[in-house]
Amino acid sequence: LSETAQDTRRLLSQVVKEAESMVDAALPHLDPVDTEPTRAGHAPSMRSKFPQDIPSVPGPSGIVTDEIGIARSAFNGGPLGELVQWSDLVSTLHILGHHLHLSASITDLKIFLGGLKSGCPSMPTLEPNLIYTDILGLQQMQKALPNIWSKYQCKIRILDSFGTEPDFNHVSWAKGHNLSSPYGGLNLIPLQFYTMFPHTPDNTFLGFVVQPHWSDEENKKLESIKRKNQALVYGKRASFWKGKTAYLDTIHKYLDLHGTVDNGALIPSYVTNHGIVKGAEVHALLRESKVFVGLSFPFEGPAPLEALANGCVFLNPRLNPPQSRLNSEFFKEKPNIREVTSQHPYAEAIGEPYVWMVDMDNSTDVERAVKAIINQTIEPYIPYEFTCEGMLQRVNILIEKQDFCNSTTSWPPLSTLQVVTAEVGASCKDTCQKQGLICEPAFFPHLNSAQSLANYGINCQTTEHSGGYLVLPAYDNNSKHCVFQSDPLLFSCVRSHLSWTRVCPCRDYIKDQIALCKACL
Ligand code: U2F
Repeated sequence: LSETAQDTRRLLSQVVKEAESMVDAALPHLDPVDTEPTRAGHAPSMRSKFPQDIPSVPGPSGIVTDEIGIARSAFNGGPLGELVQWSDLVSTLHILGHHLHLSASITDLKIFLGGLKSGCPSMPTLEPNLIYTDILGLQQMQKALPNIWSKYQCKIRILDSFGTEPDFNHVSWAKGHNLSSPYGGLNLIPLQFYTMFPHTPDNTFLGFVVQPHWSDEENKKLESIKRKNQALVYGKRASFWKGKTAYLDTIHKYLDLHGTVDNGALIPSYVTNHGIVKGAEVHALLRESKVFVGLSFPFEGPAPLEALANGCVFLNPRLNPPQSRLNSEFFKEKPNIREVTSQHPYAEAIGEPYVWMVDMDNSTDVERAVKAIINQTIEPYIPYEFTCEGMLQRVNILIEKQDFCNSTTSWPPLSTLQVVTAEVGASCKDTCQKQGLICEPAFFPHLNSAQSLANYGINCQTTEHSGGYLVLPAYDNNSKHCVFQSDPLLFSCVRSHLSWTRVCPCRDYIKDQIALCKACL
């Protein structure tokens, strides 16, 4: 193993050790139980007293393998968001009591799943219940284990930061419609893609944990920190600061500026640069700052939520025009056409007083926001879905209930289905959202026949099945002609059609836990 892979291993095993020490703190609150084995034979609700009885869940991860090497750039300003999510997932699975096998190289993958001799006679080939990987990891699996990977297809969960929409996932649709992308065409069920934020209901929201678990000593230190007239700039790489000097000059009229930047020589001289620092130091800097200043990149990272958790406002640059694969180098190869309206759309939805939107090129707008921010104080805020408890609750239920191997089971419970007809030209994502609900793609098959639509007052005069649209089931309001989906991989919440009325499967959700319906607990 190279040094980097060993570092990654050390990091992950340290995470597991830390997780172990968190168990005692977390579980009294979460009511530990020895529950009955669940329907799918997965783990019990909370950590069992007999973890050896619990099925295994390996997590071979593409990006952390030495062959891909994201871990290599982790200590010099490279993306850490994905590693935050992997660490949190590993900790969560461990706390929930699963047997976890980590693979950070193709050789390990072959030993775990492909029967390659490990040199360790007691190491059996695994029969995993679930496999967590990412898009590159899946591609590695398909290449390394070409004869057996399809056996695991329904057990795979893909960590996919920005999401994969159904048309990009569907290999022949993508080819035929010029939507090919190096990360698309995997032909999985779209809910098998697990995202960082709830970007699209077509995928599953996995998330991560924002709430840090500090030692008593670290906690005391953080609590003693006083807030200063200070801003921390969100930009680990000096290249993110390029062209932003006028914007920073305006903020600097009101606040001292600090940064954690790889190369301090390339940023304005009035900025106090701390270099790339450890997570605890970022939190300490956020505690003493009034505002965390977005520079419009990186998109959709964990750090703005860490700012709010430390009582520090996030200044969120608008992206005008919104960025997507159609106009942005960064999103060009991503397998979706979602439009990103600001550096952090999830934070944008949280809104004031925690998140202030700003037009970076308009100094009047910047001054307006900064003046308002320095005259207010906010309490630390973490949406429930990003707390330790929220993540444990969500992942536990997903493991117990979400099952793509068995077509006779259905989850979420059908009792939560609320059928809403969209306006012509509207998507189901927007239609459900307007009603305070969320589109639930798992329910599409239940609406995909004339008989089922009749139960909801939609009477089809004529019917047809088609694999040529992403908006089905749908109907023509005048002729009462109904069209049903013939290809289940093309069910999609996000698309709309100018002449079809969509029939939308919506459900409710727990406040601040959008992945779960109210009856899901
Ligand atoms: C996002 O990845 P990033 O790694 O750029 O996300 P950030 O929000 O900047 O930070 C991730 C973590 O890095 C920590 C910080 C966060 O927990 O506390 N950190 C640190 O430890 N030391 C420092 O000096 C500065 C930050 C996103 F998550 C990815 O999905 C995207 O690929 C990427 C590009 O858009 O942006």
